[in-house]
Amino acid sequence: MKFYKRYLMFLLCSLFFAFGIAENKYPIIPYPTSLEPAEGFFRFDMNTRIYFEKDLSNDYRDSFRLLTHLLGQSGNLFLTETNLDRQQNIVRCKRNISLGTEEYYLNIDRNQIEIEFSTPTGLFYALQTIRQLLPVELESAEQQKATDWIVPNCTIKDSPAFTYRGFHLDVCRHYSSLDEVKKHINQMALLKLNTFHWHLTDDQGWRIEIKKYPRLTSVGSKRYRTLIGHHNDRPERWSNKVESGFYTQDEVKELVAYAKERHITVIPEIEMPGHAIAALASYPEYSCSGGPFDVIGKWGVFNDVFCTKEETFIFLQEVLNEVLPLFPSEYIHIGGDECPKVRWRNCQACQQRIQDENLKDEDELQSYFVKRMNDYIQSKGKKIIGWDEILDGGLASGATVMSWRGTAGGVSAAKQGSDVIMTPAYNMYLDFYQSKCTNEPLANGGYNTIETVYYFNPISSELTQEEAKHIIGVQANVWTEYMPTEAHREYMIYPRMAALAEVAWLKQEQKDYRRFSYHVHSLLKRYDYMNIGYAKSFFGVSYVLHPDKKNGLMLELYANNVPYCEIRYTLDGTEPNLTSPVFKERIPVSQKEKLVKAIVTKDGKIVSDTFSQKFIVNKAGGKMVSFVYPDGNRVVQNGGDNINDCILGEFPLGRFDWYSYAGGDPCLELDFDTPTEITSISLSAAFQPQVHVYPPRKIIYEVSVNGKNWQSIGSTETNDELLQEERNLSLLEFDKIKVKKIRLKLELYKTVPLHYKDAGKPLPGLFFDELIVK
Ligand code: TNX
Repeated sequence: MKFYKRYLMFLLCSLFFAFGIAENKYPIIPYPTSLEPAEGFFRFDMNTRIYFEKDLSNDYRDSFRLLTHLLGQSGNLFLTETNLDRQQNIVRCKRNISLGTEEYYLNIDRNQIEIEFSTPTGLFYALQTIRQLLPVELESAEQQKATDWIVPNCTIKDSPAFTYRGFHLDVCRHYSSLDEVKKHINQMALLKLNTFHWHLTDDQGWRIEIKKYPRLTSVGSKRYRTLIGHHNDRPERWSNKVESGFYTQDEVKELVAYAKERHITVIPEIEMPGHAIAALASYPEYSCSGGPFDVIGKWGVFNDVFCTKEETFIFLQEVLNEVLPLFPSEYIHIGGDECPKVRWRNCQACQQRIQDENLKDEDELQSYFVKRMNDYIQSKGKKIIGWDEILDGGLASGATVMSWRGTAGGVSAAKQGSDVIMTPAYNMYLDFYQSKCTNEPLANGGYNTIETVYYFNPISSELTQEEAKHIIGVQANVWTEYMPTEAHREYMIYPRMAALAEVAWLKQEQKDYRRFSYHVHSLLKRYDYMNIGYAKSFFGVSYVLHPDKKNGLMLELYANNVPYCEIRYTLDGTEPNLTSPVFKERIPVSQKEKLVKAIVTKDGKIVSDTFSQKFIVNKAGGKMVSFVYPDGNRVVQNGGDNINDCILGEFPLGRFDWYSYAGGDPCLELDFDTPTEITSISLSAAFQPQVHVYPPRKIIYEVSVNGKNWQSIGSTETNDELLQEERNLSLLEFDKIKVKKIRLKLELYKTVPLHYKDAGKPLPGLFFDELIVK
């Protein structure tokens, strides 16, 4: 018996070993488009030489510097060049002009490594691949005497799916030092990301030196108060720590050059016409009201924006005259997002402009603004990128759209023949939560797990093949409102940046999350050597809900990222530990209220933080809810693709599981598939007057027995004077009925109700999270 057990252990271990090795032999991220494994390996040693085919310029030698530096530092190996095209122990570099600009071919065998490329970038990428095939100790700052510097034999042909592979960093809400920015650039290079979008100006800080307008940095780069906690928290708490920082033009040049050495283009963003308060605090004369303004220390969208008077355009052009020469990039980003129109509505100069230019309204004025700047920038030989709001009121010709409010803007722009970069918030925003572990640091809201990022497909199915060519790439965005420290930023960025890299490099059908997640393990070891912090929730529990005809909604827990682990859980609110039951079967969650807590354990140790999720009783759990809208607005969802997941949204608002909507009165419809007995319906919606969020004013409830004919069964009205709870449940109870479908016609407040701050202000938003049926 004993022997049998031991034998079993041996068998399991060797399987694990074999499997582990197989999975990890080529831990390349992004994974190459084609890789043929082979037995054996090439070894780098003291005698390894580099051979450049003759006539290759020094740019090609530059591509090598990063790898030779690392091999020198950790391996004490100094690869020098040879001009003898010998057959042994050599890395042979050869130009092949039939390859694309970022494409490379790599053949590793025991005698030599052969690389083909048509540009220095192709060579650089081949070398990043070799870097990832070398032992992780390569990244160590100290010499690693015990490491054998081998790379496994293989043949690789590799080229990216998208030409624009972007990473965005907001340095306005919280400043990053130049060294911190360089660190991210380094990480981008390792993952073959090629565009760094540097968000340099916003309401909370102006971060680039402009010599003609020194106050932009002497005033605009400093703020004296900053919000603590989430911007929906009440009462507001403030810190009086001065937050400041900017980059001199010399530093900008230094960063651009640093990025260039890593084959990364830097695109600056100078925000206009909105997100401009730091500029207006410095030069209030370019606002509509004349100010004064303070650089603002809280987050959101603010009414004071650039005025459309002539002087503003001259100012912005002069700013751009200094910015453009610093950035060799073909593009410059001019923002264009979230520009409220109230100041323009009440400004004589702006109204005059609307008249003079024959514009319909303020939306067209925004479009005029963008088009004018577009013309100016084009006259300087550059192209603009703007957030998808630049579509409103008519797109400027030649402008590239960054689609962030979902993918619809991008799809529409591509259909109009404009280039698009996909950066939809619910996939690509790294300021969103990445797990449901209880100790995730404060985030903006949302829920983008590394898997959510990974599976994003930039090519929407709504596009034809021709239209899809306009999707030039993707980008992940790091907005730093809730990331005051570099450690916090690293936690949010890594390892999700790796998922971005595969989204950008691979075609959808080439992606494989399982393979990727194995490779992240070796990437994390590299991060340890490079002193890069990362989210430990990578090792935690994820979940998926399965609708089940008999049992309602069934919960499946999984830990895709930890091979050979167990998940242990509790349902009574206690902390799970090593003796808690192991998750084996899906747990029914819709029939009885449950608080599920879970941990990941491996080899008798807890390896994760605690996952925690509450589920409410709900006969509609797992049923699809469809929406009918009177206008173009859509519900913005936040986690999951179904509002009926038995999970209530969490406060502060914007944390998990809320669905938001602003627009004309919508209608919600739910189909039970089979006739179901019900006795009550309620809609859970948020009441957050401080951010203008109100539950529906009235709801009319209808049911259908046969799925075709409808009958009304009553209505509920909100007494806005009595609103108190932050969660409002508009409950309708009735005698038991058996129905196939239910429908809720919502009547929303058209303006903020009388008893609240800003009463009469138009269009408060709706946040709801569940249609609860019992
Ligand atoms: C929206 S994305 C913004 C940013 C915020 C971000 C927070 C975009 C174009 N505008 O100003 O920082 O949401 O997620």
